[in-house]
Amino acid sequence: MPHTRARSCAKRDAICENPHLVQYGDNDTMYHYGLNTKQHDLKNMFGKVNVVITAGSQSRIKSFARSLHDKYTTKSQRLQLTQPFDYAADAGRFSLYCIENVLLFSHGMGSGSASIAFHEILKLLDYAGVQRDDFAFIRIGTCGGVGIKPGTLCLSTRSLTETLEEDFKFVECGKLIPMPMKLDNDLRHDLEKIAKRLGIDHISCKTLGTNDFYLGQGRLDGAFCSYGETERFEFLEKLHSLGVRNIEMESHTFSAFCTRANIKGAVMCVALLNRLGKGKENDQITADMETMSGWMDRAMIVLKEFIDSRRV
Ligand code: R2B
Ligand code: URA
Repeated sequence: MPHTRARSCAKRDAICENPHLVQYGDNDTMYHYGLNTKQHDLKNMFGKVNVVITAGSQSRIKSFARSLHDKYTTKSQRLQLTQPFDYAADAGRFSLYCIENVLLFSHGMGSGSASIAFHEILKLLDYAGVQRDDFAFIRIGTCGGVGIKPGTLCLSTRSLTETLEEDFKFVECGKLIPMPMKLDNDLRHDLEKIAKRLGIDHISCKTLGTNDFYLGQGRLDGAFCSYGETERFEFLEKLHSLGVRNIEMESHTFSAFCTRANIKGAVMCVALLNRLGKGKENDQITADMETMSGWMDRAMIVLKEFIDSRRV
């Protein structure tokens, strides 16, 4: 049975506050995930979700979903379904899995891709009847470190934009609508406690969310560059003096969506290099794949422990 917007609007704690959704609820398509309120019983499929995990990379989400599938499903369930089912596979853009109470989806790289993903997934959760206080929303990813050891897990206290602003700008019909970028301190503390107990190197810090990997992050090795080594270094030093210890490309969008939906979000990213040095050797990512996946595996262990604590 489809679950209409009219139903979720009636609830005080609905996630999406868009009055126009009433017109779409009975037949609303989340195009990039290949789901529709008329064709899919979203409440039955996703109604018990209380943890939502997102990452840029499809393969990272897939391997994490597979490990939860192996851990949480029974042997007989696994005989029927050896791999977790990717609901978004036919749509061809992102991946989407649901293992018991955990929804996992990929959001791609950068704000443009991530904001499509967040609109559609928040609607999906709303249609599924999940309420805003009922779930933890966590982005896991990679980043560049600013004055920290490669491999460090960075837990974001807040995000800044690439122009060092504290508000994210939604662009709506050609107008800029500023939105604070709030993350949930309690959720971050929960992740921090787990990392500490497991002896995983971590730091709580501000995060710079940029729209470009190269110029926005002050790299010298993009296709174009109008600044030199000194300006690059001064930029990174300035970030450091502001308390920024890592740079990535979606925390600004993620945290603005969390503020707007009034939901509890956290961002945890593994630093692949330390950008705060002089010269191009601190711009390119040169650690070997095995080392980097070892760092990511440690972050995943923190996340798995967190998920265990939220099992229903
Ligand atoms: C981290 O890594 C990606 C760029 O390589 C981007 O999605 C991000 O935030
Ligand atoms: N991801 C980023 O966005 N920047 C880095 O430096 C590394 C990973």
